[in-house]
Order: sequence, then C-alpha cells, then structure tokens
Amino acid sequence: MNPILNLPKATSNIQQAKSDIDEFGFCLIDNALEPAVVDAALKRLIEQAAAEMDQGAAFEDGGPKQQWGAFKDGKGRLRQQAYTAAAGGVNQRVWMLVNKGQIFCQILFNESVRAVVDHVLGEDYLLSSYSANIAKPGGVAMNLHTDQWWMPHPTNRGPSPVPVGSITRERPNLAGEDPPAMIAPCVCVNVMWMLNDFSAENGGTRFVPGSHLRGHPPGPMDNDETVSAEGVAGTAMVFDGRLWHGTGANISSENRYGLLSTFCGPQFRPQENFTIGARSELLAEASPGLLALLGFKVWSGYGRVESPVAEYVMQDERSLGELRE
Ligand SMILES: O=C(O)CCC(=O)C(=O)O
Repeated sequence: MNPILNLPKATSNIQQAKSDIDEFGFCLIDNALEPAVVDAALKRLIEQAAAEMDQGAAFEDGGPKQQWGAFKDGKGRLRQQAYTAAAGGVNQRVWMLVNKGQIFCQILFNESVRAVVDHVLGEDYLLSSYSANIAKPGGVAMNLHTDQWWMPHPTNRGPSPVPVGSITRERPNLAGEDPPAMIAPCVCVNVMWMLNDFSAENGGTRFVPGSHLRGHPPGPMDNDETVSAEGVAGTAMVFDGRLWHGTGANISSENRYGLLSTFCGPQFRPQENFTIGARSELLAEASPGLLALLGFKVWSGYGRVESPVAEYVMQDERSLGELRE
C-alpha cells in the first residue's frame, strides 16, 4: 500500500473495517479465511478451472485486446467477441461458483465479512455474482470501472439525462455537474477473497481509494493514481460498488487466485441468474439463508410467481396459467 496516503491496513477489528469502507471505499479483513478453507477452496478452484479448460468451456479475458465488459461497440451493437486464449484472453474466469463446490457456499457465510456487507447494504440483499478470477502472467490491467455502473444518479426535476432503460456501460446516467451535488448510495458490495498472496506484481486488484464518493464512474479524462490490493492468502478485501477498480497487470511468473462475490440490494437485478442456473442438487440441500441470497426469497412481493405473500419461490414453480370453470 502507498504509505503516504495512510490507507487502511488489514484488520480483524470489524468496527475499524466498517469505518474504513465508509471512508475509503474498501477495507481489508485479516485472516477472513482460515488456512484449511483457503487450501480447500484453492484446490477445488484449480481443479474446476482445469476441467473447464479441457472441456473447451473456459472463459478467458484480460489480454491486451480482450477487455472484459466491452460488450458493445460505439454504435451500441453487441460485439461477438470470443473470450478464449485463441482470441487473446489470458486470465481465466470461473463463473457460478455456488454450483462448483460446497466450500464456495461456505465462504459466503463468513461472519466478519458479512458483518461489513450488512453494515453497508442492510438486512436484505442478494448475491449478484460469485466467480473466480485467475489473473495469469501476461494479463494486462483491466479498465477501471465501478460495480454499479447501471445505477441511476439523483437528478433534477426535469427528465433524466439518460432514461433508465437506456443506461449502458458505455453510457452511464451522470448527474451533469462535476462534482455532483448529490450522489447515488452504495447499492452493491464486492468481496475479493484472496486464495494466494496478492501483490502489485501478480495483479492485485488496483483501485482509487476514496473514489466511491466521486459520484461518477471513471471517464477517459480521469487518470488518478491507483494503489494495489495486497494481502496474504485468506485476506478479504470488501469494497463499495462505487469504488473505481480493476484487475492489476500480472507481471510476475505466478497465477493470482481470487474469488469475487458481489452482493446487491434486493431491488436490483443480479449479474448471474441463480434462480435458473442454480443446480437442483445445490437447492435440495440449501439453507434458507442461501436460498435468500440466490433470489428464491420473495422481497416485499417482488420475485414472486403468484401470491405476493409467499415467502419463497421454487425453481420449477409455474403460475396457474389459463384456467376455466
Ligand atoms: O480480479 C480483480 O482483481 C478485479 C476484477 C473486477 O474488477 C471485475 O471482474 O469486475
């Protein structure tokens, strides 16, 4: 960490962690994962990643011509880009970890980390995505971004500059003034679980401390200095969805293994569609807490199939359909 900025250090003091995320947009939790949990998760991840690679199902990005998130061109057309090593990808993403090992589900219920997520998001929230990013040697720095680029900003009484359905990664809804008088609240929180030591050399997540309060995502004119998330295996970096961040370039000779679990408010659409994609064997054994995170718990009547007072929905539940007497 950059010593001049006096940035937060890894801590086991949860009050300190809460105050760090409020002030700097991130906190580092010391020993969030015990060594045995780190070992089990790393072993499962390496095995899964190798099998996805063998079966031609690997998703690889992070190469010089392979920036994640650039799904559309300047005219709003979907780019049919292949996320493979053959097309220039270097890093490997492993998606939908809830289906890929019980150890990954266990990690989601880590008390220290969840206390910080609860502090920022409140009592009810969803898992938005749960993936691994294996940053490999040769991977380039990811474009800085926020994890809530889709969030409408507070606006004046006139029409919104960008209607909500027209917001895209390339066309965020901005407040108009800089700095804006009002900013959007934090509506998602990301957790980077370090499964091996993270450093500036091996692609530790780079970010701009305090940028969560800027009120806009990074634009082409913003060239703030970044710092790298560094920590020993087992450390968790919990960060505000508004923080400007991205994977660092990996200039070392080793892989960097990180799990990313993003949580969002219950009124937002998760990145991964767990209500369709969660496997039935997972759901058969899932606790009410896991079902709630995966979106099977009805929230204030939202997410239901029929009755707004149902507590949970089932994966194969269907509405009554056309009925006649
Ligand atoms: O891998 C990292 O360090 C961060 C990844 C990230 O920012 C993303 O996937 O949006």
